Amino acid sequence: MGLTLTEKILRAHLVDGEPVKGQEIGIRIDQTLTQDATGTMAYLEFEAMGVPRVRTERSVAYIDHNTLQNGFENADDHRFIGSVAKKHGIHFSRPGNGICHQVHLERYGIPGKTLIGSDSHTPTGGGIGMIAIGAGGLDVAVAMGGGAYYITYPQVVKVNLTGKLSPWVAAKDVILEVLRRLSVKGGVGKVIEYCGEGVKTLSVPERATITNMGAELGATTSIFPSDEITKQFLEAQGRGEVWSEQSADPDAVYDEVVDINLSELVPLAACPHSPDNVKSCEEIGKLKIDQVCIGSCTNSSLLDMMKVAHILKGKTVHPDVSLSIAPGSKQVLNMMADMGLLSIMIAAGARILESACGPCIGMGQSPNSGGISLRTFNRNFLGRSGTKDGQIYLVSPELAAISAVTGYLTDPREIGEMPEFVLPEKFTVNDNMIALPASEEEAADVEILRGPNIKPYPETAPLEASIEAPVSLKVEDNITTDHIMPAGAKILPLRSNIPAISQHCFTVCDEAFPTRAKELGKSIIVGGSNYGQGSSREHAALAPLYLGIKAVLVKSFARIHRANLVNAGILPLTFVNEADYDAIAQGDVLELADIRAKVEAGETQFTVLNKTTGKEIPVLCELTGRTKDIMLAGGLLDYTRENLK
Ligand code: MIC
Ligand code: SF4
Repeated sequence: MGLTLTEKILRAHLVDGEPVKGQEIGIRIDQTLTQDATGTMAYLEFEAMGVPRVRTERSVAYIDHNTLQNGFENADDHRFIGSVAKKHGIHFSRPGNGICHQVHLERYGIPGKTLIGSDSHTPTGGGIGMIAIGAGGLDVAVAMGGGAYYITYPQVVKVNLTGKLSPWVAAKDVILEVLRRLSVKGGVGKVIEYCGEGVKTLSVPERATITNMGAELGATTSIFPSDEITKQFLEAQGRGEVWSEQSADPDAVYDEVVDINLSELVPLAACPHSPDNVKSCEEIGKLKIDQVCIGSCTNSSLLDMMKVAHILKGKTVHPDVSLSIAPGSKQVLNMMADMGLLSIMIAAGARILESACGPCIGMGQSPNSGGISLRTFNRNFLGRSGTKDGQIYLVSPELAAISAVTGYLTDPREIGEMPEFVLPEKFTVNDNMIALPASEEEAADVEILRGPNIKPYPETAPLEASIEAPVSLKVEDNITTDHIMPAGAKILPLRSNIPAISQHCFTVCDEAFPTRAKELGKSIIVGGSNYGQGSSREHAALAPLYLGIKAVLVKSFARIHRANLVNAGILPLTFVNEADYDAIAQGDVLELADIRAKVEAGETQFTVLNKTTGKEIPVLCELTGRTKDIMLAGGLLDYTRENLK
């Protein structure tokens, strides 16, 4: 029986477990990446492990999220990460060099290799045929130390692409269509593999847009084959030697098949407040807009910028609209300048931002009250833009650019004829904003520069014999990490200070939660399905840990967040019967009797007693060998320390 590309790469990297769907496997990690908002914590964890030099083939630390530097905190974090990178053998991409995923694709990604990154959009690397997975910072720290990374051996979904995109229909519309069909929960436990004749019609930046936003499906990752088009892209980056062909066997067997005829797609938009709330321009109708933001790791490539410049040429941004553009990397920005694209955008009235995440993570450019904003980004969760009642629509750069001119959501096909956009044969390669690490001999003398805002990892404790605690919060379905641990310009600078950032935990849902949880000392959170979707931020587990959360009981979890809870030593529980969600109210006291003994004995199903109502509620606690030991130890850090001894 033939193998899918996903299975081929996973099997070639298998170091623990059996390649059986649904079972946990450990894989060797060739490359890691971090960004600054998750990186400070990841490097504190790496330091705590006491490994002198990274044991991967390549590890890169990027600064791209917290670049506003409104106060000393971000700059201190940048300095800290730069010094850790220098000391421990990590390449350091300095602020201004670009968004981690864009730069990694351009300068570091290698087909057939494994990459994990402390950012949920790491699957961007799937655009050149890597198995690239988003993970919590602690998992990345362990991988940097040479440890395996654990995932469930996935089901593989084949997305069979046929046909060719019509003029002004974009790669963004492909992933929006996949989201429309599969939903934000549709990818859990799965890898999405793109195949079929249609693949050949898509360039690497287009493929990367698709794998990037595959994160919104909840998928483990997404991947395209590595072919002649990949080769050309890598050659144009001056890295042709790292290319290899990567593809599924012709008789590969898939768990699910989704057919998409590219020729039939139309321009789409994800409407507020979920990436799977997808409608066509026609369905949305004539929507007046206030803002357009172009950029983010999904749509900030040179190809995207070429299309945007073409549309803006000789035009003026509509008087009621603010247009911002953030190119994805220094390479993109530099080439835009050389090719004259930048001056077209400036002349049209665009507000050019630095090459960083910026508005995507609420770092500036929040829309006006109730403002309607079209963004080429990947997430439109409630409040993420920094304006609580902002209405965010996720669209292609083509749709965004033309709408900025007309002042309302406009089908880009109205532009008329589309020229052929051809990527340059050679990209401008200038890695002067990447600082290389010190040699092994010099490393001992490198001083780690710590600012006063950098606080240690919160205290952990081994799993208690029994847990009796009240429910401090009950929330609905589809709670995102932006609910649990909001980001934005005010809160992000606290990423390296868990006591301070925990004061913002869940405040989007309930302002009083942090104080209440702290006063209770220990408590439990109850939630609905797909709890923790979105970001890889382990702060969404570390802040609850700091606030005394012992267990989270929900209908279902998103993959990375569940792993982060286990890593933080917080019990992840799911209802056996989803209807029991209604049998618990906020304030009820729950008892998990003899929980340590049960976990130790490998019991995966037991009952929780609602002491307030007397009802017994069956729950699942699926912890296998390794995750069981992590939980008993009080989290991955303690477990790793014990195992390194
Ligand atoms: C995001 O897009 O939500 C982020 C900010 O990039 C996060 C990481 C973080 O919270 O620092 C992600 O996607 O993992
Ligand atoms: Fe940055 Fe936005 Fe991409 Fe997250 S989704 S890495 S915040 S650009």
